Amino acid sequence: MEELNVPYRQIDIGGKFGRLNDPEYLRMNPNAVIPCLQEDDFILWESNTIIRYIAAKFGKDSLYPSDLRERASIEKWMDWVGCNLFPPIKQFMISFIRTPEDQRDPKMITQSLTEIEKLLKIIDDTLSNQQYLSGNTFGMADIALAPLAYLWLNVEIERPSLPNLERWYQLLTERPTFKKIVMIEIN
Ligand SMILES: N[C@@H](CCC(=O)N[C@@H](CS)C(=O)NCC(=O)O)C(=O)O
Repeated sequence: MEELNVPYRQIDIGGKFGRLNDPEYLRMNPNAVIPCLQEDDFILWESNTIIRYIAAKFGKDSLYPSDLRERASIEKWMDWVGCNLFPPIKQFMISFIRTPEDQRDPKMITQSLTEIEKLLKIIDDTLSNQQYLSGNTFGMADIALAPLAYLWLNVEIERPSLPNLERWYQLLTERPTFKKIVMIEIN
């Protein structure tokens, strides 16, 4: 919405804000997770479905290609991010960021980091041939990857060098929307 200048009101919940299990929120999203979009009486959850909906509704000439192959090539990465990359990132988030140091399970942390590195190498190879994950221009797949890459690149861990991913990340940090929406406190 920020990328497309669509007016919206953001309500922070989850993490330190809590309230995910409030009956009022569970009625909107029974999964007790964020994000969740409300537009009039229409409720939508699943982050990448929300991205697709907003892009299709407001970004037809920019974020939502009408060419089916072009769009599918972007959606492939959105699904890949959600199905493959998100689970080990979430495991890492819970076992490292949200667990006090003296209670951390090193095996679990190593397991998730190994999987994340394997997957990000695939992204790094892809970005050696194209400017953005969505292709030659910024798009929906970059929006899907952005918060996960931000997290991995900004926690205190040892990381292998992934130069193409880092180049892509630098490009994103030049976007005011990325600064405002993604570069926030990790908790
Ligand atoms: N597949 C869901 C996953 C949603 C999800 O797991 N969200 C996390 C944050 S990324 C959450 O709400 N965690 C609870 C919390 O942060 O307190 C989506 O993409 O929307």
